[in-house]
Amino acid sequence: MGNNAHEKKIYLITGNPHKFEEINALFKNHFLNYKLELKNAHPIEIQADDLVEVALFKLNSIKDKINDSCFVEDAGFFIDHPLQGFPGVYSSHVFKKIGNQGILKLIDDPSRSRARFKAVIALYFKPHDKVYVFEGEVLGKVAAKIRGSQGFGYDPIFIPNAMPHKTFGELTKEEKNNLSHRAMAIKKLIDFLKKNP
Ligand code: ITT
Repeated sequence: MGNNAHEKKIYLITGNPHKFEEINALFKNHFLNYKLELKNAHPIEIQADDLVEVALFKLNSIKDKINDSCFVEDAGFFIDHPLQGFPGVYSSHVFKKIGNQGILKLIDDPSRSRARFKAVIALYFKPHDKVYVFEGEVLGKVAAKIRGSQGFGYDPIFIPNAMPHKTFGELTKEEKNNLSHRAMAIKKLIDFLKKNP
């Protein structure tokens, strides 16, 4: 691998370095013809009820300036019970305002809660001059208290069903990358890139 003359670049547009780190680790595990590059551009963020809509708008606002294959990844934390999906598409704003402590105060019985992380990737694939969408989701519940210092955002209060004794904040990077919403969506993107080397 390493620098090879046939290696193509694909740009991840994000202001969140944790996302780049998680996604780059997955890219490196596969033998792809593409090298991931971080692009801290400033796409237009809209507020909509649907992550796909947010991701597509964001990508469309920036892809012509990059003029190469590029993608955005939009994620959200949805507490289906008891908060009917809140904070969902407002995850970023709510995290900055009330944080994990604020969320925990809204939940009476965390053992009965249902929550999920969802990720949507919108890819502009230059060779086809087309946009593709890939989605990933992970189901679980809200923890009774903040646990763990790995990861970012809501990780310390989310317990995935697949590892019911740990929060995402207590998982290693590799463990989170085995089951996260982001990893599920990125694996679909990687399969696409393998078919279109
Ligand atoms: P972009 O520049 O890529 O938009 P962002 O940090 O604004 O980065 P999102 O809008 O996709 O990211 O995510 C909204 C919020 O959801 C984010 O600020 C985190 O608080 C939370 N979030 C997203 N993915 C997460 C993850 O894997 N673990 C924990 N929290 C996450």
